[in-house]
Amino acid sequence: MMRAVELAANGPAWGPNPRVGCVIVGADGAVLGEGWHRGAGTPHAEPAALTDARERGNDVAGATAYVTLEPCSHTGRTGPCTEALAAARIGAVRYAVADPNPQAAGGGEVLRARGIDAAHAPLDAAAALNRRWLGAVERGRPWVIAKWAQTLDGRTAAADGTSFWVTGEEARAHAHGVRAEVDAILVGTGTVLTDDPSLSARPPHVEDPHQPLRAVMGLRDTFGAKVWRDEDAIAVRSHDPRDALAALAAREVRTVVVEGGGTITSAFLRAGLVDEVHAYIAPAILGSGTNAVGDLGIATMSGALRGRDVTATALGVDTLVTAFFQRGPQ
Ligand code: AOF
Ligand code: ZN
Repeated sequence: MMRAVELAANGPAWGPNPRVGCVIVGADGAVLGEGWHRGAGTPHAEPAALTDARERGNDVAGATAYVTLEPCSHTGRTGPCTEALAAARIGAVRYAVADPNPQAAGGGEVLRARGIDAAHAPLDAAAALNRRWLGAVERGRPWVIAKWAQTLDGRTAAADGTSFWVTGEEARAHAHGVRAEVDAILVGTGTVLTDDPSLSARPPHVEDPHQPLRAVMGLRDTFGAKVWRDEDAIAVRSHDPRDALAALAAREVRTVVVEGGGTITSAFLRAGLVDEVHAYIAPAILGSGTNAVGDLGIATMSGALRGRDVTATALGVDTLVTAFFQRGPQ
């Protein structure tokens, strides 16, 4: 199953579909076929592994398929994997994560009903690989990453409004890498009007990176801004985070990075709609200026929103702190 997780990681982190890997093993323990899912519209991991086995001239009758996600039982962009596995006369199936997608779920039961020894074999690494996708499907809305760059004293801009170069080169390069792994970037009209960002993903040393959908929320007119040039972009004429997430969900967005400004970030936090925070922290002090996050109506320490599974990564002189946040009130 660890090998299947390794294969799954070859798939794209962005896109509407999960990353899934599959290894087919014979009775003697020999690997007969391997496959992974390469993105929406392409074969799922199981048919990919069956094809690999066929191309290698291996007979998979009676073999065991290790899959990182419960095989689907639906016809979506492709046919049901339960059928493909049954047709190939696979003898047993082990899947690491139960599929939370209501359209596709229940494959384990379908396989058992067909006399195939199918069982859930949980593996944390498999769930971790699709943490954002699983969260999005379970919540029925995109997974939200709130991202900002701040000084040591929590400022994202100086009193005169300047905010460029809070953090250095390495932190910015990292943030571009994150953009290239998500489905959408969302900012408020205020950020577009003050910074005029292009919101493209420009990770260094990556040729032709995936470009996320750009989304701007708010009521003000941003006609002529850079964000409306070239790549795909949408306007959400609302201040309500729920409207923004609904518009993104309609575009099959599973992960969105909310890049500010502070008003938007605070609105998402207040609504309990932030799943993950990425705070890039520069060793700088301003003493005045814009706060990364505004008033959330929290007056006492016991009310603080507290992150879990925290990471701290040194990026030049800066530090990236990431944390996951529990689902708040919806
Ligand atoms: C994948 N790859 O290897 C597996 C998936 O949009 P469709 O028709 O390709 O179906 C996507 C759903 O199928 C997905 O949400 C998940 O529930 C299930 N399994 N999907 O993209 C795979 N095994
Ligand atoms: Zn499938």
